[in-house]
Amino acid sequence: MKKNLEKIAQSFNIDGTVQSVEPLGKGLINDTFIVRTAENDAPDYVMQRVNHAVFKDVDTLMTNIGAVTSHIRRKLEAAGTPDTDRRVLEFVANKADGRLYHYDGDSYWRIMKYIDRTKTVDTISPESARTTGKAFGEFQAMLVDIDAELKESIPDFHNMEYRLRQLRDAVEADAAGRAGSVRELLAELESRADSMCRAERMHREGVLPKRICHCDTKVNNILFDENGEILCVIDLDTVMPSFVFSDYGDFLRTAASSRPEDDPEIDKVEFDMDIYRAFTQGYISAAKGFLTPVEIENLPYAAALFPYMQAVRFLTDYINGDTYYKTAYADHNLVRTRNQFALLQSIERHQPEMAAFIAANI
Ligand code: GN1
Ligand code: MG
Repeated sequence: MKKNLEKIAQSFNIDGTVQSVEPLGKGLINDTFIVRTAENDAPDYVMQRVNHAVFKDVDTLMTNIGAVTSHIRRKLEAAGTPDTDRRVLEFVANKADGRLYHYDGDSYWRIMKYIDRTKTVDTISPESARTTGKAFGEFQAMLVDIDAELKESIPDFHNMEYRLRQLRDAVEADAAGRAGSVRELLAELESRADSMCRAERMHREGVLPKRICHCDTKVNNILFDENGEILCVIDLDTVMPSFVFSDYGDFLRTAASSRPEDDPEIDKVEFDMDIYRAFTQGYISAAKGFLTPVEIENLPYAAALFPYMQAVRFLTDYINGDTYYKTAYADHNLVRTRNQFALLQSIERHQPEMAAFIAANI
């Protein structure tokens, strides 16, 4: 396996000679490795095996990523931003046909330059929430005028109606015999189903646009420098057309929760309004140039939507017998579901306060 990984890394147009390949990070979907090169003046790289069961169309996915990263790089350079190399990921083409991925007959691989002296975090302060909000607003703003027509790398990824259909199908099939034990949770989720599908309805009515979003803006998908300044967002697989709610909501889901998404102590799960306020101010300051009143008005809904959607997705996977998310123990997906539901309940208590804050800050 090891030899093989080194060979795969060398099949890309990287600088230097591969010295070692070791596992990196804790993503729930792809397998990630750090590739160290022997030469001092050659960069190191991050190599990933793309989860092909999740991302069925790797060509589309890498075309999206190529379009977005080069568009952002051009914008940063045009604006004279220092350290461009550290502010946007750079993928390397394969030697064979110049595509940004390599297919070895079984798995799809890609490789990008490693950005050194960075950290990822799982918790965040109000000050960094503010700059992160600004960074996501800027990320979306930079992509407002992208020429390339991006496709959904996972069809219906953040479509709430679709996620609920998947949950109902899972209950119907009950493949792992677990549905009976989660009736109460199911009833709680169903009772909110209609109001949570508001985004899809507004989109059909033509009052809510789709824009290019990151769609996986959880805190640990952000690189910070050694001083805690935000550098860039990573994990770009899910960059696709979506509602702006995706990035706003998924960030708050992870950053404004008092506990990680799989913490079993759910009575300690609470939504942090200081983080909410700081992030929202930062985000609105950078995004108000393109956001519509409907988008702004629905930001509190977006904050609730993502813990809700994640609870639906975790519970679906639990009922299906853990076929999607990596799990470390038998009830892991159920614990995640309860945690996200507790977060949702906390957010529901804060909804009026959130709406008032937004009204006062636009
Ligand atoms: C997955 O790949 P990772 O671990 O950053 C998932 C997200 C979920 C997240 C929950 C493609 O993200 O949608 O929000 O887990 N990505 C995909 O932690 O399903
Ligand atoms: Mg990740």
